[in-house]
Amino acid sequence: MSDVDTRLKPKAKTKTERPPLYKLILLNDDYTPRDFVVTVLKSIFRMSEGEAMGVMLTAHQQGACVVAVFTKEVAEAKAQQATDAGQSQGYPLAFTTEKEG
Ligand code: NFA
Repeated sequence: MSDVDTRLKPKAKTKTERPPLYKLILLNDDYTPRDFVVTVLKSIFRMSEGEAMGVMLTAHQQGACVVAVFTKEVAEAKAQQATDAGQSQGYPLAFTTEKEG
């Protein structure tokens, strides 16, 4: 009878590569009302009033502000959804995405 091999097997390396992340960025403009920007941030990005106000003000003062970080597909879909929300009300509100790192 052959012996059972009791040696420890070298653990197979499970390669769980993380997907590249994309920043979703709010761009300032001169026309979209502040309240509307806050409403969009709250509804689409589930931000609190305070978080949304902070992001809106940073974009207003600095020209742009990172809203959140997602995988490419999610970032692009959410940027489009948020941009569409502005367009539907006649505002030039714009969100873009940018690869991180
Ligand atoms: N700058 C806009 C205003 O003064 C507000 C705004 C902030 C628009 C952030 C877009 C992004 N009404």
